[in-house]
This record gives sequence, structure tokens and C-alpha cells, in this order.
Amino acid sequence: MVEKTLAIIKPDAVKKKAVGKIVQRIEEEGFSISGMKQLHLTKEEAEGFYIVHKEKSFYGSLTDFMSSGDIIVLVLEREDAIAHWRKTMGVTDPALAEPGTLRHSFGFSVERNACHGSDAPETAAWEIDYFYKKP
Ligand code: IDP
Ligand code: MG
Repeated sequence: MVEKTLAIIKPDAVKKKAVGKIVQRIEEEGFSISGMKQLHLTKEEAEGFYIVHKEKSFYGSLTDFMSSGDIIVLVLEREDAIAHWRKTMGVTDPALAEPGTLRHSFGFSVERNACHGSDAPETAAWEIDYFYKKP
């Protein structure tokens, strides 16, 4: 089924100038880019985006990191976009991510792991709305 997912190129990857390589990979994987913008989140915006993790020990550090620099927010579309993008990224911890995945190639730590992807249709819809809802 053709579906949409929300992807973010995180501040660590933007700082190391990996945006071009990651966008190239997105296109090579057959995604259509139906939205793409550069943002610098406030701490409050990062907290809102990661609200599901608010009880986690890493919530404060994660939202500091996510508001520490520019990010690229994309809406990606293809067959099985959600699962395919998560496979392309690799698992959360770059040290455990398979060679060839984006997190293996560009991630630095379990927190600074280069990219984000929605994990289910409901969260994809919520996350796309978070960044692309028409006023
Ligand atoms: P995911 O991004 O692979 O879906 P989640 O468990 O949803 O992983 O966590 C969201 C983000 O929070 C991760 O991408 C990572 O940046 C950060 N994170 C997850 N687990 C940890 C941790 O144990 N320590 C620090 N940061 C973490
Ligand atoms: Mg997640």
C-alpha cells in the first residue's frame, strides 16, 4: 500500500553535512519527497514532538539535542513507506545498526543517530500533522 511517513534528518547529520547523501539515498530507495523543509526547533517544539517519551530518562537530553541546530523535516511517500524507511535507517543504536543503513553510516550514538522515522500509520499521520498541518 502506498503510504506516507515523516522523516527527520537530525542536527548531528546536518552539522556533519550528510544532508545531500541522505536525500540521495531517499530517492534511490524509491521514495517521492512530498514535503521537505529546514527548521530549527525550539526546546518546546522538540518536547511536543517527542511527548510520547516524556517519562523516559533521556527526554531532556533528547529534546536539548533536537533543538540544538537545524533539522530537515521530510514527508516521504512510497509502497510501505513506514517500514521501508525504518529499514533504510537501521535500528535506533548506530552501534547495532546493520552496515549500509543510514544510522550505521552517519549516526554517532543512541541519541545522536542521524535520522527519525515514524513507527506506525497513526504516528505517521500525527507527526506529519505536527509539522505540516495547514493553519
Ligand atoms: P526510534 O527513533 O528508533 O523510533 P525511539 O525509541 O522512538 O527510537 O526513541 C526516539 C529517539 O530518542 C531515538 O531516535 C534517539 O534519538 C533517542 N533515544 C532512544 N533511546 C535512547 C537512549 O537510551 N538514550 C538516549 N537517547 C535515546
Ligand atoms: Mg520512535
